[in-house]
Amino acid sequence: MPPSPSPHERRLAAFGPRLRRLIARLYGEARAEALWPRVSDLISIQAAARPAPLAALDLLREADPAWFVSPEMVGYSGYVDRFGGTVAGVAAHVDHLEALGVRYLHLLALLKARAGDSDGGFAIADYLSVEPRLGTMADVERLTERLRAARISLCVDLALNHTADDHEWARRARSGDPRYRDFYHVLTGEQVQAAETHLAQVFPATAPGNFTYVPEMGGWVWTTFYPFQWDLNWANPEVMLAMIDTMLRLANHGVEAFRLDSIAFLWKEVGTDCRNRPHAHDVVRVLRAALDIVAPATLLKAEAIVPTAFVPPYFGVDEGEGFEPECHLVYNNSLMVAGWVALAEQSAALPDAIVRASGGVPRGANWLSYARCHDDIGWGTVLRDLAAIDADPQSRLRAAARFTEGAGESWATGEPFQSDGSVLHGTNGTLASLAGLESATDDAAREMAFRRIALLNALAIASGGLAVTYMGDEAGLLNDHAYRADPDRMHEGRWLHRPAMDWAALDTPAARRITGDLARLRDARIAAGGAGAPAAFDTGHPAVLGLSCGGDRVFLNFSGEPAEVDLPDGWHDRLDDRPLDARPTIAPWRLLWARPA
Ligand code: OTU
Repeated sequence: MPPSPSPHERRLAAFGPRLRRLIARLYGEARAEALWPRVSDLISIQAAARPAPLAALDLLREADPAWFVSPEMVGYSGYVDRFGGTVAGVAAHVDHLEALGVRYLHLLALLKARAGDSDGGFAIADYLSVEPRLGTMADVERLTERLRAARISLCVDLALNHTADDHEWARRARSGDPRYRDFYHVLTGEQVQAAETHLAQVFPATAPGNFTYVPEMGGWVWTTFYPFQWDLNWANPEVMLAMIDTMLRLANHGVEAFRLDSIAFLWKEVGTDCRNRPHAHDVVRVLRAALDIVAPATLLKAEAIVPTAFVPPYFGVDEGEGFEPECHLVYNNSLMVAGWVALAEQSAALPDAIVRASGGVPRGANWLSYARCHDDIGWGTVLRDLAAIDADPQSRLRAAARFTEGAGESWATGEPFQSDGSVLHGTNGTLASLAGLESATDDAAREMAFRRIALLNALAIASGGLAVTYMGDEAGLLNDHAYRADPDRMHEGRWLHRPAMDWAALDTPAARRITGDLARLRDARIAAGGAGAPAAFDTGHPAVLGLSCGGDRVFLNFSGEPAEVDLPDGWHDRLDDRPLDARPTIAPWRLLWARPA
């Protein structure tokens, strides 16, 4: 009898042909022929180096590929330094995560970043080193052991679109090494002009334009984000090889999920908007195939902050050659934005539309849902969804943005991002501040703020996604203005909602209320057995969003008025465990979580 194949041989036979085909699609058959032995070598090396506990996890998760599509899956996201001081400090706070029921931890700014301003850690100087002031890779391995014991998966950012300008590759490119110059895009002034006419801007106020003149490079380097973030040239297969290797090595250090930062921007084609290009998807498929072969316990998560219609393809699509899987998880940014629009205009119309556009998630995949994250609320991504509802979506969104920035009678204390407020872009502020906790001066106003916080947390949880809490939001932390005094951060308004974790605040009534509400929502979802693509039902009330969660019906009242809704006879309130009328009233900004008897 022939010996049975090793897991690596089995996976290589199963997924190798897909990987080989994708490389040919990206770089042509002739180059794929030459590249394939190098790709399969680096894959075999990392497969052989896979530590035993992770190899065991691979087998478990292969047998249960939808392991993370579960009502129990809630997550947490935060900065290593601001949460725990150091990597070891994060490990010391795992008990807090366990108390929240967290199963997934996204740590920001873990890897070695550029000196000075690093865009909050998104200008990476070395993907395989930990930021020195935070610890070492050995500390990360110890942290992942602690996390695995608590069934928490560590997620780390893989910033694939750009490196820092002081990354080894950039330094070599600047010193004239042609191999590394080709890792980046260098254009002439004329080419830049032609390209710019088709490109939008991510940071129009603090980093206008998409290119930076670098004298040592004798031209303009493509820099979509800050001038110190040099966009990688993925048309060069050496970049792909280096990144596959990087990703697999990090997976072998115990990283269980990769957040593919700015993934929509990856592939450049002058003359297009350089977002969501077909080859950007092919690159994601390459990474997925490599993980399927070497580290199938590992998840890929797409961070594609783009108009709603462009987002679902990051789960994968079938373009006629069978389903081509991409990410296990995809941020439902549009649903997050829609929650804030709904609060501002006291209407459920937009979240209802986004939920209806969020179905069709493939098996073994799920949305990542959230109320707030470390970035601004970028309004433009839902413009086209609003256009289906309103003849003037631009004005409507601007009104929502202005409201969230405190205009008129607003309870919110947000600030415009990359705009003086006159043009639509983004809004900053913590969950609590934007929900009105900062402006509240009495108990009644505070109560309304707590309700709005719970409402947005309920949107993330009852809609079935892997629901992630941003650090400090469980404690109701308010806007932090201290960044204005720090020369490396003063230009960056997003620091407004990145306060350091206030451990003492966890003991306050506000934190107990918010954390308690979060726990009740999570428990309700587990009891309802709801997870996976969201489903909306019609509530008959314009301000009330209806979400089906398992067999339950969850009503979110986005208005400041009581709302009456209909229920079949004999239903119960799952949160308060009491029978419900056939026509219950939902108090202002309250939610009703109803279960069949
Ligand atoms: C991502 O963000 C990160 O989340 C940001 O923190 C980084 O600044 C950025 O990439 C560069 O690495 O374009 O599609 O606030 O939503 O920059 C992803 C704007 C992105 C962010 C946007 C975003």
